[in-house]
Amino acid sequence: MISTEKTAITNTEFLHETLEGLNAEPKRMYSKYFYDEAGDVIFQQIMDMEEYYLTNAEMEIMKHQANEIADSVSGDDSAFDLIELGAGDATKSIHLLKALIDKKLDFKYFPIDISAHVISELELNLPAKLPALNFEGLNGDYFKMLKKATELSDRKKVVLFMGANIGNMDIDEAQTFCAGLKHLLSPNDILIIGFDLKKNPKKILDAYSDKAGITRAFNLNLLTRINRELDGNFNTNAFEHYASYNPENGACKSYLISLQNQKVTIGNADFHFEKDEYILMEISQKYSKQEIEELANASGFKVVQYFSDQQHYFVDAVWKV
Ligand code: AVJ
Repeated sequence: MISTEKTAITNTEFLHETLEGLNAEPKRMYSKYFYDEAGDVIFQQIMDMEEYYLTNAEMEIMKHQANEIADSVSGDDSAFDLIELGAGDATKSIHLLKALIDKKLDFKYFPIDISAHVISELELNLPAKLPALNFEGLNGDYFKMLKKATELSDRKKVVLFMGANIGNMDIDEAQTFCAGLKHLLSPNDILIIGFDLKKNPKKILDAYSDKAGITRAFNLNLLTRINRELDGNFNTNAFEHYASYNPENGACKSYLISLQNQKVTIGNADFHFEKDEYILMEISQKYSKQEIEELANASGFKVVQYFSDQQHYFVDAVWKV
């Protein structure tokens, strides 16, 4: 049965990367595993919280500049495919979709998401919200599904990668990722990519160390997930969440700190934690416009335009191959 097989494969990868990360020095985990069912709920709470300015800033861009973004991506108004990486519930991109429809542009929307649940929700809800929208959900890995989309048609491609998801890669990984996208695209194809900008360090730190402890719960949830899915025995009370932001290099990092000497077992592997030892859980890299430009150039794109919120917290950059 395909579904069982898929879960098995995913779990093997999850186990492999978890063991590899905990065997590394210093210990680390991978934030892509934050998003199980409970993690999705906590992330929704993060996006709703006062301190997490990113969502509102990008929503403001999409709400108020959708028309201009639509003009920027449609260019010569030939037909195109709009492919969104990590579409989620599309609450932000829906403004752009609406603007493209209002301009009577000929396009098809391909939301890609790693979560089958997300894709089926979109298939259920999008037709009621945008009856005129021509779309097809793709469930799977970004690169595999983008490759599939390029094989489905040879129309111009516009790729959307919003939400500052690029921030979960360090700058080298981001360059490899963007070069990989470029490799699948053709001359004049477009990438719209969201970046959280460098700003007052306190503003950034507050977004990742909220007083209510929602971000703490988001990090600890990965330990709970490992306990459940990989037969682990983490004591979540024996770890404390610590976030840091370094204004010199723009790296915002989340850690879990061991509060005592302790042994943790995952399956039949043992891991020792010293008191005060940390696990690096997540990086959320912040950029200057110059660094965005450098990343674009290094990965084979040209920056066409920036769309920013009033406070200049965030940009959606338009890049062209
Ligand atoms: C969804 C990756 C953009 O890094 O800001 C939010 C995830 N982590 N609070 C981010 C997150 C902690 C978020 N991204």
